[in-house]
Amino acid sequence: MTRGPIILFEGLDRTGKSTQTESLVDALRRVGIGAELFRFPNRETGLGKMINAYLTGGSLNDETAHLLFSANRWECKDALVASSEAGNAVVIDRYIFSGVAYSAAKGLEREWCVSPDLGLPSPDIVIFFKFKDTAKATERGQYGEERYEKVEFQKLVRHEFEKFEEESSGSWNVVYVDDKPIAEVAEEVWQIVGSVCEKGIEDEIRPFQW
Ligand code: Z5A
Ligand code: MG
Repeated sequence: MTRGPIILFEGLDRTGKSTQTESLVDALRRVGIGAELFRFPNRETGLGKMINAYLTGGSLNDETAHLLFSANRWECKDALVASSEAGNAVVIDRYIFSGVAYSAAKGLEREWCVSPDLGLPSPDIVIFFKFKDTAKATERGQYGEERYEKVEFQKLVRHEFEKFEEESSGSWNVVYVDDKPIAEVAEEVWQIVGSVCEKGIEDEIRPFQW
């Protein structure tokens, strides 16, 4: 059975993940390829509403927040698998690696952070958006409104993401986005994913392992 690829966009704050995931789904549909966007946190569910309250100033201890973000992925798992198996390109805006990176940057143990996400559907392709200069994020829209949007904290998050990038042994696709127009980033993304989306994936969905 051929299924649709699971394409994950990860990256630092304000690097353009939401802009590019939305634009990729539109571009795929325009050329007749089924595509569905999954965004995490998914703020529409009951758990997602709790996460939204937390991100906009509410109080939870770090462990509880971490497990809520993970549970928010698990509650979307069946829909995500069904969408890929129905032949859609599944485009994900943040996922497991964001979950671990933000919590580990707060000081939680990395191994503990990964464990609740083990077994989730693994992405087939990871695109990692970065600024060469982490402080670039502050120049972009609405920066600083949510709890993690501070440059010093972003540097810690970046370090945590980069551990996963290293562990991927070159399989992550790194895209530097500093001073690149939206259309240029979209073209780079298309070069990475276009042909895989046309062909589909023969292998079954792998459970996430670490
Ligand atoms: N979090 C967590 O702790 N644990 C978890 O498990 C998960 C998440 C999944 C909210 O996530 C927070 O939750 C986040 C991580 C944490 N921490 N923070 N802060 P979110 O995904 O909902 O966050 P967001 O509000 O979507 O922001 P973002 O993801 O950081 O932004 P983005 O999606 O990368 O960027 P964007 O919204 O597409 O673009 C930002 C602005 O830049 C906007 O005005 C665009 O028009 C502009 N833009 C985009 N591309 C360009 C280019 N190329 N040039 C110039 N301007 C551009
Ligand atoms: Mg976003």
